[in-house]
Amino acid sequence: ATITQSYQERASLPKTSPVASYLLRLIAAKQTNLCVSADVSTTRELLQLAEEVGDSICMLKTHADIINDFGPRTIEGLKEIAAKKHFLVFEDRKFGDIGSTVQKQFTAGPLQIVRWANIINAHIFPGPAIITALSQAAHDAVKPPLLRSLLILAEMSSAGNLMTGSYTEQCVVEARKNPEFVMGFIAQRTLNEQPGDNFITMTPGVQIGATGDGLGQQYNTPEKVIGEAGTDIIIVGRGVYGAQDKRAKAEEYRVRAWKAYEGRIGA
Ligand code: 5BU
Repeated sequence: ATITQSYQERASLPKTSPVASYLLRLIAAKQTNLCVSADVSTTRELLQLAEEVGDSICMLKTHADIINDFGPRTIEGLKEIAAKKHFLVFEDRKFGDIGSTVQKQFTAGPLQIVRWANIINAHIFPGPAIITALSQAAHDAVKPPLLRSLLILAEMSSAGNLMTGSYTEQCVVEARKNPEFVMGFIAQRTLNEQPGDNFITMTPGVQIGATGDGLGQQYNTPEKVIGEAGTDIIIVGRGVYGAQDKRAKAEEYRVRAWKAYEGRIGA
């Protein structure tokens, strides 16, 4: 059903997680369903990229553990630019351990992810306690607690990955049990199959003019994933930060993904 509904309409459907509602409104207001993956190696590059593409994105995705000099300066800088440019921050940490350990990985250590990432993701191969553990840690660490949300890794973009069939189905089952904390999925197609499902699907493995990277990554176009597969947000890394003019490239991806969305909902 969500395939023909607008982001704006979906923001106020029942059982939509608070972060999802906020994000859907932000997407509609800025007219962008683009998330840039900032896979750079220094704080300077990260903040510069955030400034450059900030107006064109709804979300910035990070891998904090690849930033050489990650620290308080990174966190403060990110928060400041995200507030100024109105985007959310998603740390692509891919938690995948027992509940007790992921709570520590989420809140402690040099990264203190819970302090600055609005959105995180997790595998459910350790079992569903990973969801409750992360939810509890967010609740205890952040006030108000509603500003943190989880994406379940239901499918991956890489060739030969094992996240298919009943594994993916089980991700949806677990998400439906936790609609307050689970905002949606990382997947290659929409997984909203039952009436009432309003999960947000974010899709990596998007690049215009490339089919792969020689290391297993597989690319689709914005039109394929948003228009045909019915997903909500494209995640683009090298396609944007690898360009000479990153601002212009982000705009190009934003326009293509937004048109694909408008075409799909019949706007
Ligand atoms: P790229 O440069 O657009 O290929 O980067 C894609 C990013 O998305 C990169 O940070 C990956 O770690 C991330 N990613 C992915 O490519 N595929 C997946 O299935 C998942 C994450 Br989950």
